Amino acid sequence: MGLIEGIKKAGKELARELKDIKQAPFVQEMCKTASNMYRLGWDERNGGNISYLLDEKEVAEYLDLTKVLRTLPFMGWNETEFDAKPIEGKIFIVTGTGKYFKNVQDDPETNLGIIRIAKGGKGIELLWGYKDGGRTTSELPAHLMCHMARLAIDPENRVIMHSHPTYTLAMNYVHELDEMKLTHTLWEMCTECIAVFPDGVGVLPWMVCGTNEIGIATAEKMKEFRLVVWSMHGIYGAGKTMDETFGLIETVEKAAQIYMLTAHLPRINTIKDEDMVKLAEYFGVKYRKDFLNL
Ligand code: 2HA
Ligand code: ZN
Repeated sequence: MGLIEGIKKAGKELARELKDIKQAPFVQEMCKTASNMYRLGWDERNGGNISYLLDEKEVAEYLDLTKVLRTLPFMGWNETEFDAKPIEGKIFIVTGTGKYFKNVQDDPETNLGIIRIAKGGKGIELLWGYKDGGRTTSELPAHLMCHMARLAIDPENRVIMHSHPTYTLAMNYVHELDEMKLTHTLWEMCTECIAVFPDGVGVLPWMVCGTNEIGIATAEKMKEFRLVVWSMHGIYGAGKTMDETFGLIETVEKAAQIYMLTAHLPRINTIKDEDMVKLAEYFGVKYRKDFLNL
């Protein structure tokens, strides 16, 4: 075989080796999760966003990682205040700004993007997606700051998820927005709550979204909590997998739903604090003892 044929053959083999990105498990997971969240009514219009830290080797099965489609700005990001260097080179799949969760499943290549944090942490390289010229979610600063905060505590953390779950939001208007009190009420609403989120729920006051400030404040809370309520806006969740993260938000939302269905009625029965202790001990979870009235 001549040199030219050899190069052509190698090129073809490389092209053949790349698998169809739309079939990649991480793309499928994003599609299914966005659809579920939409169907549950948590993510109206362009509400909500997800970012998922990917394994470079796995992504390389689907994409040529030397091909950068575009470089993108850090949305709403004040670079002087924030340094993404600790996550330089890391690859994430992220929902797009202004995109509707409703549409992700039908057109992942327009509604999602696969990005890499550029050298020095000073920019974003687009490797796939945002086909219509789109960009990352406006909440990217908050997401990346949360990833950094969670990775420092749990090196296996992969997912940051933001959503507007209906009952959680409704509860924000009628319940005190105090971390201890809110967590305690949620724990009382479903037996398994204390086992699912023994670390409790952090709470931020109402703030302007999309800013560095809310990103910094959320990441600060994420040093302590995997769930952070943005008062009268929604919730942030963090986890090792898409299921774990979704499940955290889903469990808070279920508890909030029970609360909203019963808050106006006389409460005759409740799960007592000593019962919660028994449960947490049975499941062997490290829980916020200071959030109980023992
Ligand atoms: O991405 O939910 O908080 C839309 C939002 C902003
Ligand atoms: Zn939001």
